[in-house]
Amino acid sequence: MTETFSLVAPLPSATFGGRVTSHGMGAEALVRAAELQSDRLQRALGESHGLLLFPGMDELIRKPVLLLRMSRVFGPHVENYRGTGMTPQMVHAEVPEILLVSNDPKVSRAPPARPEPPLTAEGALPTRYPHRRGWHTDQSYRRPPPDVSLFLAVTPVPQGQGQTLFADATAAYEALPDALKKRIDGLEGLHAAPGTGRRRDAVLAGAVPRALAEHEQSQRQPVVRIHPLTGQRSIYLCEYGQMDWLDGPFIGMEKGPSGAGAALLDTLMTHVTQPQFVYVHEWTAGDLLVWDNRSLLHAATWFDAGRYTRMMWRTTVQGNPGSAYAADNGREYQQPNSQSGF
Ligand SMILES: O=C(O)CCC(=O)C(=O)O
Ligand SMILES: [Fe+2]
Repeated sequence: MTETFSLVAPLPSATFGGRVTSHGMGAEALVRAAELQSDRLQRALGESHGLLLFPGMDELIRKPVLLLRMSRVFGPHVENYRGTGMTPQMVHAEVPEILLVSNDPKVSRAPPARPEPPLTAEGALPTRYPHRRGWHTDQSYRRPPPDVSLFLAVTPVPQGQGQTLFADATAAYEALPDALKKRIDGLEGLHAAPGTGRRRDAVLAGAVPRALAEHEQSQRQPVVRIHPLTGQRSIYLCEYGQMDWLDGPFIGMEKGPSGAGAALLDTLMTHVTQPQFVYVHEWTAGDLLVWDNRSLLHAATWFDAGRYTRMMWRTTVQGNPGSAYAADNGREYQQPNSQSGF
């Protein structure tokens, strides 16, 4: 990439992503170099289809402000979670741009449910929808949604659980049959915030919908997103917990969890999460992953919260959502409910 950084791409056993190392430079020096070469790193992120791993960033755990500085490399605005109504115990005490993603009792975010059955027929970790649920792109229930997330492993759980899965929604879009590309061109998905009672299972169970306040309303998003830096198209969607299954999942299609919209969403999610588009990240303490929410979907996996306490730090970077959001830029934002964050 430059003399300062080396990029090894793709990530092991994947067709996308890249690993950035810095020739023995300490993490603080790496952050300084990254600040001077933010264009190059943003380009590397695009060329890697939206996923960069910086291993060995343990120093950021001791100096959390470095994570904030590193976040600014990837966009103009880093969300301050104290300003948007996030539950206080989920926000880092010194650097309020850091969201704590943890099952620690002080934070108390439970891991995702274990898939049923826990393994595939071949004995592997299930990654494909619908066996694996929870695929999403961060905060797609807001307009504009954030561009990039940074995720630092402070205390990961032992490998084999607590992974993060990524699906390359650009390659998945390119691989769609032309007829399906045509069908989704111009279509909008309706994305719902967690806690608003519009999950697929809640609607299937006949839950009575509650009225939503202005800041909780589900938001329309283009299904085919055009990346503002690379110009590439990708599939921008979530599934069970982050689409509106009452008034959506798509605008202008048959609504509800069993309608034509649901069938299309199932087809698309099953397509995007095929193994050839998916990378499984096993975490090591000090790993910093940077992912582009404009072109990747991701999902967390189960871990044994009775045995392990997992602590991860996340920041979200905003400010370049693309021309589809021109009318939304500069909008004030408030978290729709206290447990949001995905
Ligand atoms: O816990 C994880 O591995 C991922 C969590 C996640 O999706 C997020 O914080 O955006
Ligand atoms: Fe997420």
